[in-house]
Amino acid sequence: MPPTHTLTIHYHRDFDGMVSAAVLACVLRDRFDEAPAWRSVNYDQRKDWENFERGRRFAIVDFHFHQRAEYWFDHHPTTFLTPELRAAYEPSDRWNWDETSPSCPPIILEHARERWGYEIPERFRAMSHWSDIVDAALYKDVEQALFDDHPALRISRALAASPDADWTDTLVGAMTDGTLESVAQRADVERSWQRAVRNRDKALRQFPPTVLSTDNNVVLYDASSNKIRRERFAPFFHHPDSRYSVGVIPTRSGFHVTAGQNPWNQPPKIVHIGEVMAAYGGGGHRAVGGSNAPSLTDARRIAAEVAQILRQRLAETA
Ligand SMILES: [Mn+2]
Repeated sequence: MPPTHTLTIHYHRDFDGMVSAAVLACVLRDRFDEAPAWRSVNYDQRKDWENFERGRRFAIVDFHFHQRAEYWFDHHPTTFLTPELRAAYEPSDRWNWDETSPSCPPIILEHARERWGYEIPERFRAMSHWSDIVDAALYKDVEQALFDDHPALRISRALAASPDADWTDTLVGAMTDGTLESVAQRADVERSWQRAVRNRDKALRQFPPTVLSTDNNVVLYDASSNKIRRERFAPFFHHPDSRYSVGVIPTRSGFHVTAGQNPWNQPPKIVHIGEVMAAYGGGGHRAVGGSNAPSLTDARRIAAEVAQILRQRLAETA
């Protein structure tokens, strides 16, 4: 029986989220005769999560679990917004969660192959492979992370200079019937990528003067001015010997303290950064975390304290 109304795939607006949406759209067309639409979700929509898309058919990929999702796939450890939602989840024919997966697309592809007999096309294997690299920052070195111009990395970087919020929906469409190469060759991707590259280069130039100290291989910086462009890996590009970076950056409504482990220079003994940040009202994963601060003074104090904690831990294990 054909579906009575359209199912919409809601996806996390980043590279692996977009690939996830494109993959699920193709799988649902191929195996279930669906003609799905797709639209990105943003964090604001969590506020009234219970009523999300009420009365409509939907799927969610690479984003929070929802009980009414007909299809749901995710890899985020923080996917369940409440203990009730955690209790409502059980792996099923239409839901799958694997927090050990570096990104979301491999979960969907394997699920579709095993449960629904989907034949995985080569172009989706490639997109899935690069999703793992981009989402888990599995780049072989900082140079690849910053300068490699593989089609997947051009698309991923282009997202940082997106012309508008709906643009990712267009690119998901392009991914449903193209390859990484064909998507990267689009004129709009090329334009955004060029802009993002200029921003990257500016960010790399602007970083050194923001550094406050580098003691004990922890880079502490203050990039709170909104004139400073941000490039996630700038601290490790300029300080390859560093183990961690801790910095203050602006947000729309205040300031954020961000801390991260150098992916290319692992500390001898791992400190769980998410747990360190949790003591400051924040959170995160093992290798990266953050905390919002009400004022710039607070943000600077928290950043200095977190840097001090990490320096102490490094000194203890040296
Ligand atoms: Mn994602």
